[in-house]
Amino acid sequence: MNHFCDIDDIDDLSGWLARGKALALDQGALGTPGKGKTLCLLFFNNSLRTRLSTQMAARRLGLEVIVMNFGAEGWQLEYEDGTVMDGGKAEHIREAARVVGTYADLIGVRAFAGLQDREADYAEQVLKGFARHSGVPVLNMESATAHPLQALADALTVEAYRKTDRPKVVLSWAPHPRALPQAVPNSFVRMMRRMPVDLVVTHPEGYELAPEITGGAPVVYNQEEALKNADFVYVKNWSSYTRYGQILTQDPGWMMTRNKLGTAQFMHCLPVRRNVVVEDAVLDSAQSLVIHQAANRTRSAQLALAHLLESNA
Ligand code: SN0
Repeated sequence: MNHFCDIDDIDDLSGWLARGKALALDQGALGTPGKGKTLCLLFFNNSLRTRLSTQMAARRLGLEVIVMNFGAEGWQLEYEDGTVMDGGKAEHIREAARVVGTYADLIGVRAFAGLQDREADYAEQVLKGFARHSGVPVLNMESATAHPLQALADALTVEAYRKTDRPKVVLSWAPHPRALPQAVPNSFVRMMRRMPVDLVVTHPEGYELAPEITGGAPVVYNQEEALKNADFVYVKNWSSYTRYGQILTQDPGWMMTRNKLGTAQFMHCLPVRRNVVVEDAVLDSAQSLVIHQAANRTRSAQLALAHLLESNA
């Protein structure tokens, strides 16, 4: 069974990027391999882009789509084996996943990190529970530690907007009022490590991502230094991995400004807090690629779903 859980599930990245380019010219380029099949999307967390772009992608492939806000309307699920279920949890993942697998040919799951227990989050209980027990291919729509559909859309965006063969890409941490997961920066870093780019990561001390994610990519603690000669600046908040789930600083000095951005192109996965993460002047300038990134989400979902349909046919 092939799943799309992480960017490791993209075997031939240049092939995928080439298909993405073809999709930008003709949204029907991948045909309708989903005809007669159904995709079920389960949301344990909020969504705008993921929910709509995945549905659009599915329809373009000929799939029928059913959607459920599982977090708000489903039963509380138990994930541990051998427990006595006499508490608040009404259903076990073993039954829930198998049942959904009888209704749908593919399952998409969104389940963010709880940010309380690093081991539990990095074990990917929810996503892997569906992959293990549903009996059908699973699509990751942002899990506790990864957001491969976003990273693939980001790769398509860098590919489309790069002006040099080997652009400098800077991932710059930003302040935020809430503690956010590491899923987006994790997948972005891992994706950029597979692309022909020079990647630099910049953040305050204490915000180091998991070492197996960064894998030796240069970390520069001085933002100004990191931003020198950048071609793309990807801005994102995340909470601490080492002091797991904590906010260590909200220093507004890390906000992205037009002045700091210089001539680079700006990227963010959205949703974004204006004038906290990035100032208006950046988002409202022609240097901002955020809407292009969001538009590429339909293509990235179409690529991933087509791959699942083709490789599990
Ligand atoms: C999510 C995150 O992982 O950072 C989804 C990004 C695609 N972002 C948020 O939850 C932002 C919430 C907020 O209050 O700004």
